[in-house]
Amino acid sequence: MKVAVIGAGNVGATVAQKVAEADLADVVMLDVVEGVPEGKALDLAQSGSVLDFSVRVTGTNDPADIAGASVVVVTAGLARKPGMSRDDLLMANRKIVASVSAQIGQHAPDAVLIMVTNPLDVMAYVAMKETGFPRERVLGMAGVLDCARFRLFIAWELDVKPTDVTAMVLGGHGDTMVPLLSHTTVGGVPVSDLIDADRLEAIVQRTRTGGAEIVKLLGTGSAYYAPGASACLMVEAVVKDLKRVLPVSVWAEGEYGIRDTFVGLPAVIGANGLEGVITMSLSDAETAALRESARAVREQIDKVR
Ligand code: A3D
Repeated sequence: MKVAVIGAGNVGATVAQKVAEADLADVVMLDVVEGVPEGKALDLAQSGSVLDFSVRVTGTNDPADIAGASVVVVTAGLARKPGMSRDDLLMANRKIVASVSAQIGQHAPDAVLIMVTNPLDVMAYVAMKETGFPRERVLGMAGVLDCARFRLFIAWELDVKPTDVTAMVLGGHGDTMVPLLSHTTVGGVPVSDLIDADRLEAIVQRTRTGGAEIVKLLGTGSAYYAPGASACLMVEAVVKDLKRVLPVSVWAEGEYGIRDTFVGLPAVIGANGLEGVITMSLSDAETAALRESARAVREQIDKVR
C-alpha cells in the first residue's frame, strides 16, 4: 500500500507522520519547494528506528513519484492568516488544487483522493472536476475534525473521556457547519440531559470558530495536529477497508434534499472511498440548517465553475 501526501507543509507532514507511525502504508510526500519534502521524509524515516515502524517514507518534487498510490491526501495550498476567512483563500488555492489534481489524474488515476486544502468543500469540487474521478473517490476531510473539536469541548465541560462522546457535525466546513445536538450522546445519554441549552450553544459556537481560534493564537499558520490526525483516520478507513461511518464532505446527489454541491454528510468510508451515505432522522431545524449550509457552499462553487 502507498499513500501520497501532496504538500509537505504543516498538515501534510503531520498526516505523513501519523500514517507512518501507524505503519499503515508507504508514504511519499510531494511539494514544489526543493529539499523540503526530501528533508522532512528523511527525518521522519529516521524516527522509525526509534518508534518501530517499517513503512518507507520518501519526499519528492516529481509528481510521477506518486504513481501507484491508492490514497492521495491533498494539503497543497495556502493556510489562513489571522483575519483571513476560508473564502479569502478560494481563488488562491483553486489554482494550486487544479494543478495538483491534474497531476493526480495523470499519475494516480485509481486513487481515492482526500481533500484537506481550504475552502474544503469547494476544493473537493475543483479536484473532482480536474481529475474526472467519480464522486466515490473524492472525499473532503472536515467533519471528522469539526466533530473532534465538538466532542472535546463537551468532554471538557463534563470532565469525561472525549472518545466517550459520540457526535455528528454535518454541513459545509465553515461558519454554517451543523453540529447535530439531537444525535450527540455521552456514554449513550443525550447531551441535552447533561448540559444546559446556553452552555451547549456556547460549545456549538466555539466549535464553529474552532479553526479561527487556533489561527489567532498561532499568529502564523493554522491548525495541523488535529487536522493531520483526522485525515489519517480517513486514510486508515480506506487502506484497511474499515467501512467507518464518518462525517465526510461528499458530492451530494439528492441526499437530504441536497444536490450539486459538496457538503458534509454521514458517509460509509472503505476501500472504494465513499461506499454509502447514511440517512439520519433530523429535526426540521437541523434539516433547514443543513440545506442552508449546502446552499452557502454551492454559492462558492458557482464562483469557480
Ligand atoms: P502550509 O504549512 O503552508 O503547507 C502547504 C504546502 O503546500 C507548502 O509546503 C507549499 O509549498 C505546498 N504547495 C503549494 N503549492 C503546491 C503545489 N502546486 N504542489 C505541491 N505542493 C504545493 O499549510 P498547512 O499545511 O498548514 O495547510 C494546508 C492547507 O490545508 C491550507 O489550505 C489550510 O487552510 C488547509 N487546512 C484545512 C483544514 C480542514 O479542516 C479542512 C485544517 C487545517 C488546514
